[in-house]
Amino acid sequence: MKTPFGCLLFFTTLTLSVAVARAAESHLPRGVSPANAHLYVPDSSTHWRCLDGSKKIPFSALNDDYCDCKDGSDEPGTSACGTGYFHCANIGHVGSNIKTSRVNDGVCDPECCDGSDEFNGQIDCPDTCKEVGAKAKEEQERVREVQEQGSQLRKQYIAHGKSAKTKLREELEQLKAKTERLQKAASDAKDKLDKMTEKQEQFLEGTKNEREAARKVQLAPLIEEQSRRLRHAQETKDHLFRTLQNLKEKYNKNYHDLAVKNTVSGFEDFVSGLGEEPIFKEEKSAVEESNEDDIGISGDDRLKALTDDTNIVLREIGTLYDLLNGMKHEYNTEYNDEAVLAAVKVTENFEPLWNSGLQEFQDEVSLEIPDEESDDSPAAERLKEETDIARAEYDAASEEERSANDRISDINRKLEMDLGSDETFAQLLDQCFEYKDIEYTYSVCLFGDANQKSHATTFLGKFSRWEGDNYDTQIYTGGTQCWNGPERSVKLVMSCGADNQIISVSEPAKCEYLFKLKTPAVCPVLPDLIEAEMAATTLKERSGTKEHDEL
Ligand code: MAN
Repeated sequence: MKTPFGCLLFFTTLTLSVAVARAAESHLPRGVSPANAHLYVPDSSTHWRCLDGSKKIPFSALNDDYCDCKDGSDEPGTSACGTGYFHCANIGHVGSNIKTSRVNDGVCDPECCDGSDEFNGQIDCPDTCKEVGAKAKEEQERVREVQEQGSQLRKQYIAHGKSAKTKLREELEQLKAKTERLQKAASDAKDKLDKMTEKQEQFLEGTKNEREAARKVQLAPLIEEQSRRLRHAQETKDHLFRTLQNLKEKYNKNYHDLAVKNTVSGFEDFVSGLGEEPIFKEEKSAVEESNEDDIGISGDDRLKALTDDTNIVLREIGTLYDLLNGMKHEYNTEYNDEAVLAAVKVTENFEPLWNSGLQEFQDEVSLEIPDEESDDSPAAERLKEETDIARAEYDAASEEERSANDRISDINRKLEMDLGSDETFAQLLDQCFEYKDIEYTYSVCLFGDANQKSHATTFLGKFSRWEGDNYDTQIYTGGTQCWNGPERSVKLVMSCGADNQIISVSEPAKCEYLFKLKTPAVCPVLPDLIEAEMAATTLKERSGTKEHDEL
């Protein structure tokens, strides 16, 4: 316990040391900061030792514009040594230290807003500390406000993140419990559908012959029309074929008419292209063949075979006609080769038919095939209805199972993600931000993809990892390969802000992008004002009790 005398002694000593310090400050050599005042006190013989201990000099030699000490400590207020530091008091703002080499160098150093570094009259540096200080205070206040707002939001993010993870875990448990039931429901529905489908197939099998007969009746006019077209095409082809065959056998080889020779050799190529087929035969049409083997061929298959055959023959007609037509334009009329003249005549006769745009010879010939008339007997209708219901039930059950499984994977992915030490980033998960510069629009979806867009979109990378231990830097990798360079990548650096916004995007190295994002997610978590006040009051009360105890 302190005695009243002890108290008196203590206060007297305190008052004295404050007075000594003040005295030292008021006699401070120029350029010495109050914090270093105790280092610049003369000894009893009014001498002083360099701060590195190298030399003792008269106290009056301080700042005499001559460098005595190796460390330059004797000239804090001149540029004689140039190695030490000059302190500007900057009253109204905050003090700062500049290299002594900048003292009286004719430049108003912005660090010395009081202008005290230029005192030799060479230049007039006005004292702007009041304004600079006011601005700095404003800026400080702004930063404080941002931090305060950001801190409030970050606290909300944290609360959201924690409750979101808890909710996800609960949902996951419920879903897991549900999946077995959903699986069974889907598999039961599948069995039911399979049974119904089989039943329907059996029913259809039972009525197959009747349905096919009905379909044949339905398609009969089309089959007849297609058969006629095929016959017509075949007759035309045979006619042209015979004409060319006749030309080949009978043309006069002594004339050496190149046009004729080309056509004959083209015809020979055509014939050899027919492969195994005889050079010429009275082919049976597909319809004739299928008519002979009526059983087992459906009306649809027959119609298709006829159409395919017709198309093949039409292409052949085209080839043969081209051969004849080519010769007709180029042959030498002076030779009067009878075989050639006969072929030209056939070509001329055929020409109007071909040129008239007759569909049959121009386009692929196909007829509109009607849908099969459905079996609308009550039994068939009932079966169809039941199968449709079973299918709808199965679709719904399997969809429910699939979406539960998708949700489970999604939840697991989210639970496994590193969303910061206090889950702050749950709030920003998959949130996207954009930044437009002159050339591009950049975007990033946090924990997702980053892109660069102009007329086309270039992929800059996918979230890969956090960098460092502060949860303020993310790395996105695996973007589109840069021409002659690396795969594109992004470094996303975050700083405290009262809202979420990309503030700049740059490309410090080719295809390596730097996104700067301000966000409440990295603001310091400040104590709430009320909490802080309460904490301060409690501290006061506690210290009050202690003093009381001590008394
Ligand atoms: C595109 C953009 C640029 C990048 C070049 C590299 O123009 O993605 O950012 O520097 O490609 O060739």
